[in-house]
Amino acid sequence: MAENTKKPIKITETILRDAHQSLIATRMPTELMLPIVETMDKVGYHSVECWGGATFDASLRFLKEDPWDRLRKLRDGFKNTKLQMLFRGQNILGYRPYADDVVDSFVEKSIANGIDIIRIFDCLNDLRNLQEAVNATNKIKTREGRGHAQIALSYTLGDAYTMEYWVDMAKKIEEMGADSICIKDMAGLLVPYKASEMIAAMKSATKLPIQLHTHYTSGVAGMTYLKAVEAGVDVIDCAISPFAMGTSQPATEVMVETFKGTPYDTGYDQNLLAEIADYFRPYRDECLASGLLNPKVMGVDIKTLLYQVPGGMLSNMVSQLKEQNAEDKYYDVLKEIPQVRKDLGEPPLVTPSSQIVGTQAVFNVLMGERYKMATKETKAVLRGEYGQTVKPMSQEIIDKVIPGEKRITCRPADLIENEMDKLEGEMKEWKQQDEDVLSYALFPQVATDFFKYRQAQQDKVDVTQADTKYGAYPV
Ligand SMILES: [Mn+2]
Repeated sequence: MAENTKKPIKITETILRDAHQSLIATRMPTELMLPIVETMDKVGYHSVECWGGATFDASLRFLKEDPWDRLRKLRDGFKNTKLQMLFRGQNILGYRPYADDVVDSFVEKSIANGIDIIRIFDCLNDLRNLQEAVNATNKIKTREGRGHAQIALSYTLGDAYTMEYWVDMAKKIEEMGADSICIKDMAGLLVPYKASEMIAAMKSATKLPIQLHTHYTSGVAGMTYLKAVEAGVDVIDCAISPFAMGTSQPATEVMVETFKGTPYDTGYDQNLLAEIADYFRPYRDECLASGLLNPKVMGVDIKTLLYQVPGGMLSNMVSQLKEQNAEDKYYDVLKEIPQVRKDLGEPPLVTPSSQIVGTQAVFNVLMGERYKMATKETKAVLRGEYGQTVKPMSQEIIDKVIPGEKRITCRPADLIENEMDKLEGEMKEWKQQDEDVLSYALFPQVATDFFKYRQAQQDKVDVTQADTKYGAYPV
């Protein structure tokens, strides 16, 4: 590459979201983040990913923190760096499809509280489930000049997922009015030469910037980034070294060093990155000592490539089998997963489709007869309530599980009435800010428990009072 074709690669730092979600169950508290923000802000990252479904849920549920407050504090600290979040399309940060007015409101409040880039994905790659969030973001961008809608394609393998499929999706995303595309490889299935081919093909089909997100789980991620960068990818997702590799992302410092002195040189200062790594290293040690960070997730798990099942899904499955005293059925369930996936139209395996397919596979094996019992969610998928799958679902299974029932083919949210007023009505006694209604919408029980805790803190009630009135929330 000649001097005039320099193309510095950009990096999204994931330490404040996916890195700790993937390694320590999303337990990093805001207090631990804030002291290093000023240093991180000097690096020149493309963005810092800091918010998403699991960070939101874990903040309320385990850390007893207001996720909106975390976002505002990070926004205050990051004066120059864009903040990025992950958004589950019409499911927002939750597990069910919401009405459009909730999606609109959530997008608006996310940007108002500090988010710049919204990465929006759907577990079936049904683009209709992404349109409302994209429109809402674009509306704010037009009005306020802030907000970037990125559509993420959930990367997966299967007959339907040909190069033509990905290229066609890239074109459609551009037509939808998104600002950029992300290839979201949640299980680390994208191998290096495939990445070359895919990025080159997508780049020739769209002008939109392309970002690549993968996990180190299967051990190929660093090489995949190298080939993707050579093929023209614009941004890669990395994690600062103490919370990199394993089920997390490739290490930021390693990728920066890899491209140093090449046309892709990031220009980032390794001394600053070392300072950030030094800051997080004692916390890593603490997490190892407490068992929050399990050394098991730090190695290469080649099973991921063999079974094409994301790591989180495997551990879920193991615990479901354990509960039933059926750990000996592990390999039977592993074999059943691709079959269930086919029956359900071969969706990607990402939240919530991963849980739906995994749980049904466990049922099919344990009951000794396939679909003798179908979960509520399996039925909903078969009815079309999560959207359209890339391949048709099995007619035989539809007839067996939901005989004679009506299936929908429209965008699922078209059938959901606006629900903000109703939600606000249900929780108004706890409302202290508009954002509280949205927390409640996503996690009704967990948010209500948090509101009670917050109230107890504010009232400075003593332990006995808290016990009788609210549950157990000593100040
Ligand atoms: Mn991820």
